[in-house]
Amino acid sequence: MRTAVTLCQVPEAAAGPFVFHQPLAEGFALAKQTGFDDVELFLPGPDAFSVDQIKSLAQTHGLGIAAVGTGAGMVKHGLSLTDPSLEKRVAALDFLEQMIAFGGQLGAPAILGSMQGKHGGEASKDQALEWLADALHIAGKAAAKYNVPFIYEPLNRYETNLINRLTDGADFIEANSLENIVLLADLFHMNIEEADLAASIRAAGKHVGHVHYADSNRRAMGLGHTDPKPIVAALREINYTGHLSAEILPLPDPKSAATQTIQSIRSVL
Ligand code: LER
Ligand code: MN
Repeated sequence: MRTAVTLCQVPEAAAGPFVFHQPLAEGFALAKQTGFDDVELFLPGPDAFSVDQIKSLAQTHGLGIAAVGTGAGMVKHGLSLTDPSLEKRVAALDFLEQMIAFGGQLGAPAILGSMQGKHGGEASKDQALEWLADALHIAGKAAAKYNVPFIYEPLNRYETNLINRLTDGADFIEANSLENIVLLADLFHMNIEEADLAASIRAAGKHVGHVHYADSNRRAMGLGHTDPKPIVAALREINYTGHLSAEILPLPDPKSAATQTIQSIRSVL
């Protein structure tokens, strides 16, 4: 397993669960200093930085790109793949495909989290799930062109009413014959929704493709009440070789949160 830490460049997400919000060059340097292998990027969109800029920063600091988030599509542009408006859904998918291409050129998968949206109003749950499956078919194919998977993230009930649990995500992938889609096990969301985090990871098995390594209160692991040992044991059992990525609140301060994450990972790996 590899370690990663989140770098955020989206002002609208300044209060979000991201560790380093400094200018990107500084963020890369801090990630390296605190001992991470790779970084996960949360950027305003596909044009905020060039692929070459990111490649050069990654090379300078000896870090890889673990994944790219797409949440700015929602927090900055209000786009959702399950919006009742066709125009909005088309714009959302366009944004997603551009982020897949951006990440793909860096060898990094894109993540669908908040842009999955919610059902309600003019869109029934069945309808919204159909739109979601259609979008994931397209996203999986688009990502395959770059030899990377596309990452779908079940979120807790306060953030989506579509899919909240890992095993429901796995069932959704299988029921819709989705290809090249993997699941993101965000331990914060799972702490709210799952009866047993390790058991859910074992049940989702081969579908797990990325992990947001967060404690129960979304602080660095060790600062809440989640026990990471059985979770990491379950990840080992399913032969997970992806990232443990710190998508966490930068508390008590970004450097301490990053260092605490590395210490926790070293204690369980
Ligand atoms: C994104 O990875 C995520 O976990 C969401 O909760 C962000 O709001
Ligand atoms: Mn997450």
